[in-house]
Amino acid sequence: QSSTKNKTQSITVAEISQRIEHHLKFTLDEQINVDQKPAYWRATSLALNDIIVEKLQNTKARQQQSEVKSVNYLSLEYLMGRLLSNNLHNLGLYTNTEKALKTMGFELADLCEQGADLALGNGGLGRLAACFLDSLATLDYSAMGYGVHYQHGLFKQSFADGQQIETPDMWREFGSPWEICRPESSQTIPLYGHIEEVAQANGTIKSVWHAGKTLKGVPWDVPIVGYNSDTVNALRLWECRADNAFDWDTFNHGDYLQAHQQQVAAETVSKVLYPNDEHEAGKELRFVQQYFFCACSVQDIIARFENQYGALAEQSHWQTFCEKVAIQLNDTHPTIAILELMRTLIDNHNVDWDNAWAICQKVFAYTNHTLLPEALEKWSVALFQRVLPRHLSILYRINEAFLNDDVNALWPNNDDMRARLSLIEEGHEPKVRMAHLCVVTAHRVNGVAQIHSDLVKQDLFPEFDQLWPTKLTNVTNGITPRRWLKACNPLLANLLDSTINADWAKDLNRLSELKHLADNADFQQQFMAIKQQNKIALTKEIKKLTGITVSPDAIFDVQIKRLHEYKRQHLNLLHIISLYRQLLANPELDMQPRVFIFGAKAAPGYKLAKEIIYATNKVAEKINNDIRIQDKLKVVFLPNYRVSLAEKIIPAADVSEQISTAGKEASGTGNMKLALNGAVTIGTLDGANIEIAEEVGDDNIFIFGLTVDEVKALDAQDYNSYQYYQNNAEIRACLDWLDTDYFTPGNPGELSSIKESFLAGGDPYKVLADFQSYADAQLALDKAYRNPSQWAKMAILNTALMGKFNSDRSIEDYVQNIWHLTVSK
Ligand code: 26Q
Repeated sequence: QSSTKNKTQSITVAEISQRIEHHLKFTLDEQINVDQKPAYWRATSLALNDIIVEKLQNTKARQQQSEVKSVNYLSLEYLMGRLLSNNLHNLGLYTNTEKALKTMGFELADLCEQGADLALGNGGLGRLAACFLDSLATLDYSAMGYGVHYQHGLFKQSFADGQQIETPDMWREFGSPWEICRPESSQTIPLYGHIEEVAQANGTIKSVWHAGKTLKGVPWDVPIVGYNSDTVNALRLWECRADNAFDWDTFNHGDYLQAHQQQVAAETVSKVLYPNDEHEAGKELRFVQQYFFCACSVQDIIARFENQYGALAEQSHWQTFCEKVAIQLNDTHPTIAILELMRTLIDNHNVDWDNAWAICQKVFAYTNHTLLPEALEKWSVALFQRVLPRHLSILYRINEAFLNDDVNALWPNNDDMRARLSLIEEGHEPKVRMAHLCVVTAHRVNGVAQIHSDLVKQDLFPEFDQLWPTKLTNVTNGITPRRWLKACNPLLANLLDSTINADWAKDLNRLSELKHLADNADFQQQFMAIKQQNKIALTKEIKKLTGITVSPDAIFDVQIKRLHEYKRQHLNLLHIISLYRQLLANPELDMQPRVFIFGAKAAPGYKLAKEIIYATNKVAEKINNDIRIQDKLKVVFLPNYRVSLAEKIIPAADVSEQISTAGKEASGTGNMKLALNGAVTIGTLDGANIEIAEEVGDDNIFIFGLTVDEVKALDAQDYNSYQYYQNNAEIRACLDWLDTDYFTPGNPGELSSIKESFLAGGDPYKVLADFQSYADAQLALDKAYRNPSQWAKMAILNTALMGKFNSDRSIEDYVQNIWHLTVSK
C-alpha cells in the first residue's frame, strides 16, 4: 500500500463540503443551510469518520500483511476528551474544513464545542492512556487499546452554594459519531459456579469450571488517528449485555419480566465508571467489571491472533504468540487478565502449566501509578472464590510455585519473607494482593517518573527488586503535543510554525531552538502577546461559567487536577487566606494582582475533599466581593473540570501549581502540559517536577518544600504539626480564622474540619511543614513576574525545554525496553 497521508491532506474544500452535505441530507435528513450547530457538528464528524474508517481498514490490512508485533494496552480508563478538532488536526484537514464550513456559515472552532467529552476516566491514568494511543498511531505502531464502554463516564460536577453536586455524564445521549459497533466480535464471559475435578484417561486430573452465569461483551471501536501518519488504530470498548442464549430458558418458562431483569442486571456491569481515583473501592460490581473487561479483551486478543496466524492448537504457535503479542497492564485494575490468559491456555487450548506460565511472563508487563497504600488493590479471597473459582485455584498454584521456588531459593525457610511476598495477605479476611501478582508475572514493571520508579524499587517492592534485579524499571510519562499545544493553543502553534523550520508537533525536541530567542525582546513580545490573548479568552470563559470578572493583567495561577489531600489544594488555599489577611492589614501591599484558578472533582465519597471544595468556594466568595483589596486577589473555582476545559485553561496559565507532598505524586502530567504552554511551575521535588526542573534549570522554576528524604525523616521522628501552628503566627491566624463565621456568615465552624485535619488529624501530607517555604516561593514568583522580560524569558524557556515530555518519547521507551515492536508503515 502506498502512503495515504498526503492523499488525505489533499482533500479539497469542495470535497469536504460535499461530504458534509451528504450526511446532512441522507444521514440526518436535515435541510441544507438550516442554522443548527448540532446537526452541522454531527455531519462534519460523520464526514470525517468516513475518511478515517477507510484509513482504519488500510491500516489493518497493512499491519496484518507485515505481521508486525502488536501491543494491547489494557486500561479501565481512557480520558479521550473531544475528538473532532483533534482528528482534523491529526489528518491535516483542519484548515480546509474550516474553509468549507465558513462557506456554509459556521465557525469550525464553534462547532467543535458541540461535542461531548469522552470522559471514560478519572484523571492522570486515563489521560495518559489517551496520549499513548495518539503516540502509538502517530509513530505507526500496531496497537489496540482495550477499555470499557461505560454508559456513564465521570460524573458531571456543579456547585450549589459552594458544595459539589454530582450528576450523571450522558455522553451518548444523542449517539456518538465516532464509534463502530462490532457485534460479530462479541464475547461470552463465564462467571460464578463451581469446579469439577475430572479424572482423565491418562491418569491426570483436569479442572472443569461449570459457570453459574454468563455475560455477553459487545465491542465498540473508536478509531485512533495518528498525526501526519498512515496509521489509524482502534480503541475497543466493551459493553456488557445479558447473554440471551443463556437466558433463553427463562423466556421459555414464560417469565418474561424476570428475563428482562437479567438484562438490566447484566447492563449494570458496564453502566458506570467508578469515580474514586487513588482509592480502592472493594465492591463486587467493580470486581465483576474488571473481570468482564479482562476476559473480553484476552479472548479478543486470542481470536485476532488465530484469525491472522491460524489455530493455536500447536505448541509452535504459542511461540509465535509471544513474538506477536504484548499486553500492557495500566495499573493493577486489569490484573485478572493474567489469570484469564492462564485459564484459557490450560483449559481451552491444552497448553501445559509450564508453557502457559512462560507465555504469560513473556507477554505481560505492568505499569505502577501509585505508592499510596490506600490505592493498592486487594480483593478478598472469599469474593474471588465465589465469582472466579477457577482463577483463584490458578492463582494459588502460581503462589505455591513462587514461594517454594523463587522465594525459597533466595531466603530459604524464611516464613517472614514468605508472608511478606505471598500473593495472599493472611489475616481476619484473607486478600489477594493484585500488585504482587503483576510483579511476579510481568517481565517488566515500570514506574512513571524517575523518582517514582526509584521509590517503587526502594520502598514498595525492595524484595522483588532483589529477586529480579532487571525487572523494575522507569518510563517517564509524556503528553501528546498535538492535543496539548497544536490543537488547544493555535496562536502559539502558529508562532512556532513560523519560527521553527520543522514539524515540531512530531519532533518536540525541535522546540529547543527557541532557547536562542528567549532573550530576544521582539520574540518575547510576540510570545507574551499570545499569552495575553489566551488570558483574555479565558477571562470571558470565567465570566460565562461563574459570573466572576477577572483582569487579564493579573497573574493567572492555575491548579487543575483531581481533588486529593496529597495534591494539597488546601496548601494553596491556606496561602490565599494568608495573602488576603496581609492585604486587609495593608491594602497598599506591593504585589502583582493575582487570579487563583482551580479545577477539581472530588470523589463523591471523599468527605474532606468535598469540604476543601466548599471552603475554597466560600473563601472565593468573600475575597471576590471584598472591595477593600482592590481586585488584587481573585479566586475562581471552575466547575466540571475535564479535558475540554483543560484545553481552555492551559494556554492561558502563567503559573502552574504542582505542590504535592514529596513522594506522593507518582508523576503528574498536567505539570508537563502547563509548562509546554509557557506556564512557570511552582512545585515540590516530586514526580516529574524533578525532571522538569532538570530540563528547564533552577532559574526557570520555583521549587520549594521538603524533599522525599526530609518527609521520611519527619515521619521517623513523629511529625508534630502543632509545632508549626504554635510557632508560626501566620499559620495560626489563618487556621483560627477558619473556626469563625467570617467566610460562612452565621455558620461558624463550617470550615473547621480543614483546620482539624492539620491538627488533630495529624496533617498526614505535611501542609503545615511546607507552608512557609511555599509562601516564600510565592513571594519570589511575584517579584519575578513584575520583571516582564525576566518572566517572558522563563515562560519561553519552559516551552522550549519540554521536548522530553512528548508521549512519543515515552512510547519509544516502552518499545525499546518493554514491547520490542517494529513500525508498520
Ligand atoms: C481503583 C479501585 C477501584 C476503583 C477505582 C480505582 C482507581 C481508579 C483510578 C484507582 C486509581 C485511579 C487513578 C490513578 C491515577 O490517575 N494516577 C495518576 O497516574 C498518572 C499517570 O501515570 C500520574 O501522572 C499521577 O501522578 C497519578 O496520580
